[in-house]
Amino acid sequence: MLQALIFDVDGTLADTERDGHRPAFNAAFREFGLDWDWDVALYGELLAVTGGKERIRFYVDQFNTTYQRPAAFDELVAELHKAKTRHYTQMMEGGRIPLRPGVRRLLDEARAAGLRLAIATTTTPANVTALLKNTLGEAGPSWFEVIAAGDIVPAKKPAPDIYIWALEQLGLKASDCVAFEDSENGINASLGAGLRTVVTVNDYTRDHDFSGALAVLSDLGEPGAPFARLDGYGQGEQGLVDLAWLNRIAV
Ligand code: XBP
Ligand code: MG
Repeated sequence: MLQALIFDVDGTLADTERDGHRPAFNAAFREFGLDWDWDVALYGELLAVTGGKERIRFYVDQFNTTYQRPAAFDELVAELHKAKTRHYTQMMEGGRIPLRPGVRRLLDEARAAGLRLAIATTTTPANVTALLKNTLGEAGPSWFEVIAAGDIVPAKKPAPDIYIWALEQLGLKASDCVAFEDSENGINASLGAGLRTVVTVNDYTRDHDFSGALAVLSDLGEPGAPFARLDGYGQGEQGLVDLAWLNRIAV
């Protein structure tokens, strides 16, 4: 029997990247008088690197090579990222981004069954809190016994460190848990920690390599709107990710 479910946040609990993080980065750039603008397509390429500060550096290194870095570039990146977090959490307060299909349903079922819940994400802790409060209510963050987020481990996904840290905090073995991810960096991190992983894809990650996944699904499914299984064993299956399904598949 499974003992805990460990969730990625961005792209998995909610589609936060295109209409949440991306415009928050752009708002921070404008605030600092920079003419950088990350459109939807460019942002898809920038998602190759997880972590906001790391992503800004990646952009300057690879996509804006004529930019003259100021002497205090490290400080600028840190300030930009702080402003970006402020814009992002404000956006979440507007209730702008809902949970993905089936997420609330599965969380409710898991809680009712006494399963333990955790989060493993590269995003900043304040972003996680803002999303959970604005989708699940004020008590939302407390539903998760462990929230492993941001710089708590230095090596971000695809390194397995954030999942290893979450498992240590839970005091569980990887074999007691299932992870939920949406991206190649994410599944490389969860598989690296030995976790069986269910993937729900989104527009940015549909074509990623999910080798090793337990299942690759359109979403978790809702009654009347089942998931479609996209790849690998069981392709063509439709259904709902619930505890019965998870216990059947994660044997
Ligand atoms: C999420 C991310 C994060 C967010 C931004 O990756 O890549 O970097 O885009 O977060 P994953 P911060 O879902 O694989 O954890 O700006 O707060 O760093
Ligand atoms: Mg993700």
